[in-house]
Amino acid sequence: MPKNVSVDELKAKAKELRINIIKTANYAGSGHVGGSLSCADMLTALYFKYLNVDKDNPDMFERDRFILSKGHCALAYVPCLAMAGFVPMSSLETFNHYESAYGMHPDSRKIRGCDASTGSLGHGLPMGVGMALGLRYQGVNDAKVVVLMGDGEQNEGSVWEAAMAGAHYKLKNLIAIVDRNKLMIDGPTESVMGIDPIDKKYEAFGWYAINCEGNDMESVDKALAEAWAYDGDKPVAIISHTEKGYGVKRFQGKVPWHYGSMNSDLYKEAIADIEAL
Ligand SMILES: Cc1ncc(C[n+]2csc(CCOP(=O)(O)OP(=O)(O)O)c2C)c(N)n1
Repeated sequence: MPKNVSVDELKAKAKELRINIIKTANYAGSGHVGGSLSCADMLTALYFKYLNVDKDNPDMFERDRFILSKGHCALAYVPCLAMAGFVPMSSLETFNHYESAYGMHPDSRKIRGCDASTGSLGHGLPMGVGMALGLRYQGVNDAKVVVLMGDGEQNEGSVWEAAMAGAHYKLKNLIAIVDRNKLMIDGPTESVMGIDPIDKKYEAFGWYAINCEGNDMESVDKALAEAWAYDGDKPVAIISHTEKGYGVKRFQGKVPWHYGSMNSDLYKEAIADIEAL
């Protein structure tokens, strides 16, 4: 059951998460700021309202599972886990430092509350299919498995093999979210390898598709509420239309800010932009 949290509370948390993304990039000296900022609202709504996870019992068997398939956005995921109480906030200062638990991609063996090690794109949905099927076989029928992917990541063939399997096995406990920020590492998705109409593609593969405005908390909340309440026998795909770098004007919609270096001037500028949101 989703928690009783208002849209305004979630908006405030998303702002806090964006600030923590920039702070963490500053501790690390660089990071995947673009794709981390675009999915910050979705991560916030998941961790502060929808996912049934417990910071005091991260291995609880009946929990919902979350897989950050676009693992390069650990820069958003680890601060979100810290805000949710799974890891200490102070540990963010070590992000991507030598011998830290946090590299640029998440390692489930080292991060409390992290269900899957990711980074090589195209593997989250196949893992999610396995987890959803495994939960069903073990009689856990209420837990959901949520996989957050990039839109460039949709170019990986393994995503579509998993999409077929998810529909074949009628995995109604599986939710795939596509962070549709329209840019990938080397350009706009529609120039590199077009994926539109991505919602219709998931539908053609046997999924129930929902579109939302992924940087508008009201729309994100509505989409997740619909996914959580869905009572059919298909897996659910949420196409979350976002802007890469959302919240920092210099980064927004700019291909080079997929990954960037941080310095003190840029840090101050980014924090000021987010505070003004
Ligand atoms: C299999 C694989 N190939 C290449 C990469 C390098 N890579 C890291 S991020 C990225 C772009 C991903 O774009 P997208 O999925 O749209 O992510 P976002 O824009 O949300 O950051 C690529 C190609 C990778 N991590 N894994």
